[in-house]
Amino acid sequence: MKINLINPNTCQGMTDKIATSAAAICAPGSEIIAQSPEHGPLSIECAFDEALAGAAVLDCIAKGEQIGVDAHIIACFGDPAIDACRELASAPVIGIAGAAFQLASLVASRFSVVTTLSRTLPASHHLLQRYGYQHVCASVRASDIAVLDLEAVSEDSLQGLLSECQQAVEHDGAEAIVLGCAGMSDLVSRLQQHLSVPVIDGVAAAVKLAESLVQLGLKTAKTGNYAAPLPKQYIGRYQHWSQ
Ligand code: 2AL
Repeated sequence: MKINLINPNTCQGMTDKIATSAAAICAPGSEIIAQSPEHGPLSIECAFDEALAGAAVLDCIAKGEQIGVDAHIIACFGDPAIDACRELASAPVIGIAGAAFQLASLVASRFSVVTTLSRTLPASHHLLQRYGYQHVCASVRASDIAVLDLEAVSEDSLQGLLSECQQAVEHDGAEAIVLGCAGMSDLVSRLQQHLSVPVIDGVAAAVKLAESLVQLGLKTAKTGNYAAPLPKQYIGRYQHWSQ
């Protein structure tokens, strides 16, 4: 099966990293096709970044549908434009935040999210609320590592991230840790070595959920909320969407 792994930011290093993480965990018959938008922010760390990246992610979904992928993954922790992606796609679309929350809730009764900058904390709380996981979330903590600093993470930053995970377990009662950025996908085993609770990387979680959905023959429902966008004219830079 072909999995369209979309890095919504335009950092090629992160696209390569998540492609490696996904390839390491996917089933032998799965092919990971990693891509990122041509336009947009190098990292996604606020609603402004997310709005710009969201529109560009739709182009990546269209490309994936054109080549007949079996599933799409949106590999940014905000799951940018996920509902719009589902309107566009017939294949299932999985966001890494939703995937990580789902798997965490299967192995722990309470989990914590450990994310990047403090300014993204409200966004993580909104995601938990939106997906209905607020009641099983022990805490959301920030490591204060910028997304692009995850490209070559320093020992100090890694220790800071680990310390937040440990505090989530010891002080907040977390029974599992959800990593709040796709750029942390290469850190999961290093963190897991020092933590007594399961550590969940959304990229790996999304790959395994995508494979499950494809094997079960489950696609995005096209009859209600996720029906295709209405045919209409789009002006200016979005005219390629006109039908
Ligand atoms: C992310 C992520 O996963 N990719 C990105 O650019 N920003 N998440 C985050 N919490 O900052």
